[in-house]
Amino acid sequence: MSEPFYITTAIHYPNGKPHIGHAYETIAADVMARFQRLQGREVRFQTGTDEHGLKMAQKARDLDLTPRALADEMSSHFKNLFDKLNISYDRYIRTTEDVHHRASQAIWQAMEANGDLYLDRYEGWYSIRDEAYYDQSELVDGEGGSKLSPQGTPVEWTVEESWFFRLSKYQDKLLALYNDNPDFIRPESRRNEVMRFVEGGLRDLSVSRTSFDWGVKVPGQNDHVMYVWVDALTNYLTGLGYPDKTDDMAKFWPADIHLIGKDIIRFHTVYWPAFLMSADIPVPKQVFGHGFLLNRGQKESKSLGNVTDPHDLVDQFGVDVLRYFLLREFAFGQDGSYSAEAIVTRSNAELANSYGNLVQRVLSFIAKNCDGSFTASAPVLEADQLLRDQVNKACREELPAAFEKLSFSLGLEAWMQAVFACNAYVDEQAPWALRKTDPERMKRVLATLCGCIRDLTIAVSPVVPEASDKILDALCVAGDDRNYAALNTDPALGEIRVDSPTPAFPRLEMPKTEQA
Ligand code: ME8
Repeated sequence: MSEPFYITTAIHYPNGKPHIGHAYETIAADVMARFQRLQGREVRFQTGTDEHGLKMAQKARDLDLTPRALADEMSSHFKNLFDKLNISYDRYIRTTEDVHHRASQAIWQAMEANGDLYLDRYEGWYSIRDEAYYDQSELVDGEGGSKLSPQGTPVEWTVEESWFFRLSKYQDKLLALYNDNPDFIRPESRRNEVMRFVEGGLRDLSVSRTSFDWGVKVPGQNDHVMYVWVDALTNYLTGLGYPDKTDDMAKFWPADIHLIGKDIIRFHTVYWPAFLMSADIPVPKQVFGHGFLLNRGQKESKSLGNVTDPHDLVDQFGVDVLRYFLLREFAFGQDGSYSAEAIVTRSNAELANSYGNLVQRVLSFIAKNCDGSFTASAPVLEADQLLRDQVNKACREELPAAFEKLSFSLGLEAWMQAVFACNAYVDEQAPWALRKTDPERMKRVLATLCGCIRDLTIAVSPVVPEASDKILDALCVAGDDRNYAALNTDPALGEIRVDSPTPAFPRLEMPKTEQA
């Protein structure tokens, strides 16, 4: 029986158009979802938009729109981008959906029934940009004597009646959770950071607001809306039909991975498991806090004028190139920097000149010299077997073991070494010379290469789905065989048929403006 697998991204604030960081996270989650599907698992992959809160309300006011109109417009930009990026989500959630209000009210009532919510007065610092409360001791000095959050965002003094969640009660349970499940918070550096924070003591958390009304209403208290993070985190349950005892809840909860950025690790590894424990719902298996994407080493911001529209990157370089670059160039848990030159350099070296060139030279040779089909009957020699073994190891062991841990760049490195080995084998075996001297041996060499290309393509298909389909079409690989179970089957391959391929990865020109 296939094991279910549930992966989520953070839900994005649609207070503006999506940026490259949103694309990065969602591409990584998509690669993981596709990778698990190829292993035969039944996958649920959810992404979407986080539409409530003061940040949305204020932005809408600035633009003279209703928050709903702003959310409708911006959420569609996110969805369009994800469609363009080939994101294979199963559920695109919007927190303004009725079912989500119902789920959020249900978890609230479960926490209340457990005695974990009480009414009091909140007095303290709030950052609208982070939608987060901060303790005085966490603040840093800004310009002109102003106070800033540890993330460098403005904070304001807030006083209002508020419901509180008894977070302090969960300190020991949370520490036990982290100790008993070392993989609950990944990577390790984030785990240490969260453990230090929780060991320092937890204060009860303000979980409702009365100064605005753009949110989920607190049950029985129409003048309070829930703190946006309470409803936002609940999205992961809404998508499975909570509070109903649905088949999806039984199958997919607890989630296998919440994939999020490092800035929101505290919400996911402290508040969220505490809410769930309070509501008597199992906690997720893992929260992975990835690094931030920087533009030439700098955070993108309007004031620096370096904000890149992900649509432009796709138009300029292609979807597969962008997906490959983002996962290949740097370690997923750490910050990484991108530039047009780096994308072109990486893509040309690895996708165009190595992998694309391998596919093109082998397939077009077969199309030209074998009329597109042949059967190899000459014996398999040691060099053939060595190559098959290396490719097999990369595709069946190294890449999957690394991807399972979200170490995408390591997995792709092992894959690339196998591509290099194939190109070296083509040069050594020189099928163009064998065509005259030993045509039967030539067929064996070509069959070996076709098996290798098929396996390399299936293995990398979660990362470059469009190109992989094109290459597997050219290799006449049936749809049912495009999965990990088909890897390294039948090295002789029987009759091989090949359609004339079109290059999957054209060489990219260095953008002119970047050359100076
Ligand atoms: O935080 N590089 O939404 P958001 C990589 N609505 N990732 C980045 C990034 C960058 N430069 N900038 C942002 C929120 N991200 C909440 C989440 S979940 C219940 C609610 C990541 O639109 C960020 O870390 O500000 C987060 O995981 C995601 O993009 C959405 O950020």
